[in-house]
Amino acid sequence: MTTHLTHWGAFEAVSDGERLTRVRPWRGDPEPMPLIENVASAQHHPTRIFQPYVRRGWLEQGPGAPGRGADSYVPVSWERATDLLAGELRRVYGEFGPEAVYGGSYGWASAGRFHHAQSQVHRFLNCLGGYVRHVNSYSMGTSTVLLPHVLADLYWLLQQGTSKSVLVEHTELVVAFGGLSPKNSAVTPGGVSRHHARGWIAAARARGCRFVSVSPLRDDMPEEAQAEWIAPRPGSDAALMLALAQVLDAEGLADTDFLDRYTVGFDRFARYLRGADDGVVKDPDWAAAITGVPAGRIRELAREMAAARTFVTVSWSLQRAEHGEQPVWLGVVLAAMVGGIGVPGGGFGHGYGSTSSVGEPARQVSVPRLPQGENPVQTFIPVARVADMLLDPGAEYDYDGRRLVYPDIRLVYWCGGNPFHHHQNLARLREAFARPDTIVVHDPFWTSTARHADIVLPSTMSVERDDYGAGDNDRMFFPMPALTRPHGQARDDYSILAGVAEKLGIGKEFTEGRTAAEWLRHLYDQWHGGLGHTDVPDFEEFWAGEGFELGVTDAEQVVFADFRADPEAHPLSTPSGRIEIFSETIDGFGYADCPGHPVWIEPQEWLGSSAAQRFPLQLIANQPHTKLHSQLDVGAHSQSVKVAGREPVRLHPDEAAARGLNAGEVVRIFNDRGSCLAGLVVSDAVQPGIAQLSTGAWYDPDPADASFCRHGNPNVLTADRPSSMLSQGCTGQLSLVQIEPYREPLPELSVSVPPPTV
Ligand code: PGD
Repeated sequence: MTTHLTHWGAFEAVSDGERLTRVRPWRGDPEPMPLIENVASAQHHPTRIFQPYVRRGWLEQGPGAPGRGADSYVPVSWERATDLLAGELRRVYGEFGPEAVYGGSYGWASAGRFHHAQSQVHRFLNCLGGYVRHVNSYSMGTSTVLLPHVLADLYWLLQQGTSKSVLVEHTELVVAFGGLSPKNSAVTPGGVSRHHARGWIAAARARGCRFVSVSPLRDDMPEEAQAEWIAPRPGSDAALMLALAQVLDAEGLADTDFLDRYTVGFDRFARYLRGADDGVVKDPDWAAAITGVPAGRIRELAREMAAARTFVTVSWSLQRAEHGEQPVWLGVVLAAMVGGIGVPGGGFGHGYGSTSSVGEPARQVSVPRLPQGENPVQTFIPVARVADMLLDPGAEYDYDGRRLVYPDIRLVYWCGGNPFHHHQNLARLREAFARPDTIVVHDPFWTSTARHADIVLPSTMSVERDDYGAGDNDRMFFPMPALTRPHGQARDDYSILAGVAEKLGIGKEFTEGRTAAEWLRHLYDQWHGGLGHTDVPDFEEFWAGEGFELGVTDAEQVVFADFRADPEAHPLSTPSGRIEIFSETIDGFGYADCPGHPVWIEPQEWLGSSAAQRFPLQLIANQPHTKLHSQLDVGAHSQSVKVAGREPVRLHPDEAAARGLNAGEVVRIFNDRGSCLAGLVVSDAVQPGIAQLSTGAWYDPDPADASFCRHGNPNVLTADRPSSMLSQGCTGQLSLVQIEPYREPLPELSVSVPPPTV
């Protein structure tokens, strides 16, 4: 059996050269995940792109031809496709320059460091003169901007977060805002070798650690935690956290020594808690009315947090919402008020249930990766502003204290991402995608994004090419030899781009004269040479083996321990060098939606708003548990939970009964932005007032109405509204909807077959 790696786990497989005939999880994985089943079952699905295609309208009428998303496709040879693409790139770069090319190309693509699709396309576009890029991510777009102002660089924090093994040994109380979701902990960008979603929680619990899960979904916490479940109204966590802070302050439970020595601005924040300026004390009674959590329980929890060694963790999902800065900042403030930052088992964590890598000790070294070159273009967008950019070139907007202008994009190049899965308000995205002259997509599958492209180039899946990989903070470095030949005429992104680069006269710059195999060896040798270790295998040994373990700096790492020991010698990277409970910098930006200290700001769409009268259910569009994002949605494991072919939506029994709905029937979910079909699952794991529909169903728009998805993609319902002027992050997690029975004959799905071809 040969070992291979995906973002959701390592596996071992046998192949007949064309197909994976046997697949089993990697034998070193203590908690294997069934998502592995999607790989073999999807590999030769009819929705694989067999050969290059060009949209008919674009081919016949040229760049800018209408019809994207509804056109048929013309199969062409690789020679013709690369000629057309090279010609169009020459035209756009020649007439409009690199500022007219959007190459951000957001997306997870596949594991494997060399064939990382985004790195490949960025290197290629840099060789051509650059491109408009994106900053930040859909995962953590809000925290990435907030945390450097108030605590630390987010990526540093994720890498240096206190080890789960330290929590197991020392923590007495975990208060998990957003829970510690086992499905999200199954995944790490770049791959996971050993899953630890449940084991550390069970071990901590066995030692006597208590868990409190603050989430509208019971299964956001594994059963092993035997957690207390507190379910505030979605979007109201900031009010709950403020009330916890108010109790700590009012009852003299806050660690004032810690606040004096390690933080700035507590006084300003305390004025707000005490209602000094607005006359509103942010006490548990105030919060109970907003959150629905009983005031008595809030008061008690604050006391318990002060009395125990408490670890406060906030999931990434909480910041993927309107004013998503506030719960994250308040998590930091609460951890500071109970004085646990820098102590083993205490303090603040971000994303302990959001990915497998958080809480794993940092590796001593990174792994080899493809150099992307230099991008001379300065223009960028915060990633979730893509539709605004395409729809409104020249418009000004605010971002992190700057005033920026959207560029005028003529060509969009996307490799390894699915914006028609990941972006909000898909009908609006479709309007935005109608604007550029040309859209180029590489993907193994006819995803919804590929169906909105003009030039569609089939890329290989990772099992069809040689590569190597290791996930963030993951100790195992695996060789990933190809397991099968490519499907149809698919090529690696590298070979595709090398072919186009050749036609454009930049072949040498892009390839440096190397084949993919030569790059793998070259990058490994370079990396190996730089390590100065003798215990790391050379390339031959590595390639013939089944992976090896990379060292970690400190298996028992405790984040901010140095800072706690000596804040003068080890200041934080914030402007003051301390934890900023009040940020002069953020305050100076003057943003009403993100002032200088954390606050409660009512979102536009939550169960307490007037909009809830028409749309009384809070839609939680979270990550799916049977696939990663939209990847391999056609795979067996993903399909196994569909209801009449539609994505499942979960409702509380009372909500189903109130609407006369039965489990297993297809329902229509709607609001003013759009609607979709979904298959009903009735469950008391979701609170009343909630509808939970995960992301990931391939967008399948009705031909007559792009805002109606027949398959169940929640992003037809979500708002394309930024988290705040500070971060301009994605807010796809929460929106308001209504649900009704669907009485029409069920429409056929079109995403499970290729688009019409000519
Ligand atoms: P994926 O489905 O992973 O979604 O959005 P993202 O675009 O990353 O897309 C990856 C694509 O890469 C797939 O189409 C896959 O087929 C393709 N691919 C795989 N391997 C290769 C390759 O080697 N080459 C090429 N060219 N293509 C390849 C994810 C994004 O969605 C994220 S990260 C988050 S956290 C967001 N979460 C939410 C949310 O919580 N709620 C809502 N409503 N919306 C969200 N969207 C975001």
